[in-house]
Amino acid sequence: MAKLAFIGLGLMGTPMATRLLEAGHDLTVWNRTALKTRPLTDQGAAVASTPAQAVAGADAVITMVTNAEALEQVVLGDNGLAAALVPGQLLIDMSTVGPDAVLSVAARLPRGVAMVDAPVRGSVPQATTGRLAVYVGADPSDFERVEPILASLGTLHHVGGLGSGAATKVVVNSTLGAAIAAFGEALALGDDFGLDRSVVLDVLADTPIASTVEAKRANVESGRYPANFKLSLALKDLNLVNQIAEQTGRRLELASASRDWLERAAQAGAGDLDYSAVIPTITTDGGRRPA
Ligand code: NA7
Repeated sequence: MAKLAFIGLGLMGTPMATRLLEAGHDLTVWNRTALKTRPLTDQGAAVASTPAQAVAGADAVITMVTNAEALEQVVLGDNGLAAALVPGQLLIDMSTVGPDAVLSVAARLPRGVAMVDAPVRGSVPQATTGRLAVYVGADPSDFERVEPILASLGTLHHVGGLGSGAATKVVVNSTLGAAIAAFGEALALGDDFGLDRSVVLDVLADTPIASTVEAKRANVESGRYPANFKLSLALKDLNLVNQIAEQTGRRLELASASRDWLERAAQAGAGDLDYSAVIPTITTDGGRRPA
């Protein structure tokens, strides 16, 4: 078993760190909001007062934070990891930050410290039960090192060298944005035809967006959208998709449209709700063109 540091105990980080602890790893945790370390310390994790302190003596440190700015902060900010990491230690970033941020951070680590990007698909239920898909960007020898560490979190896919895990995750989440927007637009269309909502939901459960309908139907029917994956984070990911499209000159029309829907929902105050809270933005009057 490994000695690990875990940085970032949000919605995803907390169940992931819990599984690492349950798998028998020796865990030291740090979170910006210290109160959130409590569930982990109750289960036997040690708590550090800074990221730098968390990494002392660890084989590897895992980061699971909001975005590229947060990753920069915990790695390169005051009392960040970079100041404390020593040759032979490994940084595994599991946040969704895109490949540019991964390569930029890796380039500023001390010599002899390897980095692996390993973002995940799946939200809180999959994190809790160890059924995440983990997209690993790593040199072959670094992949061998991370395999036994991450095995309890889900299924590992070694998708290429450093940065390719982050790129794969951006690709994956481009489909997530399109699927949730397609779901909302299909419901809006059904409403405008005067169709029965529950019949439309039944029918959509047997279409190419079936898995999205199955996962989010309860939210739609209850009108409640508790976060499994925050809308603000889905918007961040669609912004990453659109940034790459701009850099390469590629037309990604669906990515642009789904980003716009998520942005409207965020402006309407849904940022901390589940990303499926984009659906009422689409189906209610806010989703109509001005007359
Ligand atoms: P959450 O639940 O929003 O958690 C985000 C975590 O990142 C949480 O621990 C935050 O600390 C931490 N964070 C955010 N900004 C900073 C800065 N500037 N410095 C240090 N720590 C920070 O997100 P999820 O767990 O759902 O998702 C995590 C990633 O996986 C994200 O990239 C998703 O897109 C996928 P806090 O508790 O607020 O103090």
